[in-house]
Amino acid sequence: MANDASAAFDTLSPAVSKGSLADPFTPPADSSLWRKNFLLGAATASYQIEGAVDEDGRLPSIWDTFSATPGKVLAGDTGAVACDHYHRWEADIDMLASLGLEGYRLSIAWPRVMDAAGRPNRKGLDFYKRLLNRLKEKGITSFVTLYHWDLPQHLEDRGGWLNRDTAYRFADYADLMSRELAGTVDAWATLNEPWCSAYLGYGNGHHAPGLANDRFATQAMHHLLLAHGLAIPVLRGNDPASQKGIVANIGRGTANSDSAADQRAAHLFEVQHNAWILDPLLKGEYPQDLFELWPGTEPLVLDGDMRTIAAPLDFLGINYYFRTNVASDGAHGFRDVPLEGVERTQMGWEVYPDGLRDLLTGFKKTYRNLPPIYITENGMASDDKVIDGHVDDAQRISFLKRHLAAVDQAIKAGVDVRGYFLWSLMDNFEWAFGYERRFGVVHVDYSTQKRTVKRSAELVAKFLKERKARV
Ligand code: IFM
Repeated sequence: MANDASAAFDTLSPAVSKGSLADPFTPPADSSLWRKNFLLGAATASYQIEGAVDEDGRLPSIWDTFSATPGKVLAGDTGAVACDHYHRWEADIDMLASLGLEGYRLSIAWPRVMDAAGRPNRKGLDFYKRLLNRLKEKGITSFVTLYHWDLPQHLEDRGGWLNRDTAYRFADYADLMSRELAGTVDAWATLNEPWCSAYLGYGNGHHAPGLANDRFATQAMHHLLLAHGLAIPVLRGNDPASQKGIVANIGRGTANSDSAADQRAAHLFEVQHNAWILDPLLKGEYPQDLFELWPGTEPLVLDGDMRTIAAPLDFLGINYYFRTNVASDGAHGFRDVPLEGVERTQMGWEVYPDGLRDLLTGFKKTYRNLPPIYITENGMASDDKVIDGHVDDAQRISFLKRHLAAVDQAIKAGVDVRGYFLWSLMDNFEWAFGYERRFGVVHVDYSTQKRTVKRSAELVAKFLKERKARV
């Protein structure tokens, strides 16, 4: 396979690589990012990159079903081939290492490693064992997410996350994975972005399995969080040396005016996006304001569930992308009021780095037991093109620089942020938007699978090289 990435350091423009040119990424000298123990890595997820959906005993997932349903994904794209990472993983890990990235956050495809009876699928497990061993050989810290949305379809056929039993099946899966992979994983995350699984999957139907009912969303969330809480002690028992946590996407909501109604709307936005997940995890209770927003949607909670969900965490993964400006909808909730004249990405999302700083410092005040934080995803999509063998993703470079500055500000304000993962290592299947939206710091040509390191990745590599060289 052609892979321009392994020569990443050599492809820097000569002036930049000699250090004779001030580059637009390198953080200022007083930035916490220069600390060598601040982990800088990149993230991916199984369904978005692996392909090989029916190879070596992998079973169908809800995303195979959903993406095969006409009208659900832009241009009818599916993850059937994606970045073909299942076959190209060695070159992809070489590329990651050549960029000097110190951490890699990946996810395991549940339907690849377990059959419908809960028995291990050796071929699928061996894939992850080889990959994790290679990361270890290369000295790359591994963050492994157990569930990044590819639920086995046979579990969805029995109700998916609306069925409490799925939480227990998840604990069995966590048990198998942590017995098989103990010693090769530095940090386990149970779930990626339960908000998306519950709300986009069961509340508005934009994601698999495509159901749309607020009551379903709150019940699915409860079972997802229960699954997380059941898995944490299992992971601790089987793999005591690793860190255990969960990854939440968080949203900044700002009020369109000073009116009490709009201020309340912004508060409710953040309850719906943040407190819905963080309160149960860190306070052991659901925020009651959520049920003001969605009256009558209280989930069925059994005795002991909230204690299970609030199991102590070693870290909290935070994914941040944008802010939403909102006003009161005149009833119980909020409505989006998009701001004009602001910078946006290919997704239409506003670029708003202050939101990351403000949320992190706000969480520190709200949650007395806030665990150490890793920014497990941050990045942006742009319509990147390869021109003369290069991709000049200037907006992404500026985006990353500004968001890393926001992280530095949060650290200086006392928030314990220990690392940052770029989303994403490479362009990939962006869910309902298919392959059109490019989030990678490495470009993927889907017709040839050729990888081309974008300028953003070159500059991150340059910074990491300089940081490493410091005494
Ligand atoms: O691509 C996704 C990822 O899978 C989860 N977090 C947000 C990213 C960008 O939408």
